[in-house]
Amino acid sequence: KKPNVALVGVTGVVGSTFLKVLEERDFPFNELYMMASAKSAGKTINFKGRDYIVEELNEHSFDKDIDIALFSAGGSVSEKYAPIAAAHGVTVVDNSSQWRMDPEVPLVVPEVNPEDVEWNKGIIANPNCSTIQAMVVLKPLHDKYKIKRVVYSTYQAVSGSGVKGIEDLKNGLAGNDTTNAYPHPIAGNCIPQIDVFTENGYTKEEMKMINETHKILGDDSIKVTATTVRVPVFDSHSESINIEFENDFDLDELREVLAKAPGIVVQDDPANSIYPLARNAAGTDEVYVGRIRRDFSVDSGVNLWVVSDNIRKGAATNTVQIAEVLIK
Ligand code: 2RA
Repeated sequence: KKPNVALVGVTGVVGSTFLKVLEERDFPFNELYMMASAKSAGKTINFKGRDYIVEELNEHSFDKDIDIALFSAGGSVSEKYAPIAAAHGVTVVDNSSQWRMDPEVPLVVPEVNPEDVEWNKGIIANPNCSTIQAMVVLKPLHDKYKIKRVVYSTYQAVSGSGVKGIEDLKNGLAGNDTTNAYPHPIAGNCIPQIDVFTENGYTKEEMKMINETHKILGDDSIKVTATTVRVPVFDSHSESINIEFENDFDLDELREVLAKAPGIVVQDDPANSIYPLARNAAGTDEVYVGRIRRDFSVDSGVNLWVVSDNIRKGAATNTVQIAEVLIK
């Protein structure tokens, strides 16, 4: 039986991309319900040739027969409504960070740990965008060479901050700096602060990458550190990832392991300036890897450059892929 699906937060940057991805992947559904806050309720959305009226999310929204709900409406909405949906037998796939570290909630990247979907208790969490693209790359390498330590340095697009971030960059590039999404103007800048600072000097974004890496790879012994930076790029997060392995590796073999791994495209021909680029990754669902080179400063280490569309693979597509695992 085709599932009845609800989309919660359907008018946001990620929510509207749910629609694009569901259509592209021809995700099978029987009934489709679109829900959002009072602000967006009443809007008409045309999807696959049919008009849908966005309904206001409330505690009775899941009284009707819904099988799967894809949430991208912020942490407070998920905190309140994901349990209500789950109590009605709905399986929620939530994009917010609200439930990611809950031991009762699987945190899933379908290319990495699809089996974790099985023990869900009604809520499945979509990892942070900057974590997802890294996991797709780290998993095959961890399986083959056992990762000892990871250093993340990220260069994150403004679309990660939704409409406000995009507007700040557009305004800044037009010479009219605004700071609706960031503490400083983003045009011509790199801001080493994504989300707020925690008591240890790391931002929440950096702690997400550290904590989510441990949970998804299921190995708290991996040493992880991160510096996450907002850069004046509209779409796609770029990441420099330095990895130290327990075991040695052959560089050509490592390149082959990546090339064969699900969801990865290797773009690595430095002599011809071929390497992943944010503008090329935008609008696609792959994770691109290049600048693959040994880290000569340790016994067994490698440096990688990893780029992916943070709204697609980083959020909407990963969420739909989790739903595809659910209906298998
Ligand atoms: C960001 N990863 O890039 C965070 C949330 N999408 O802003």
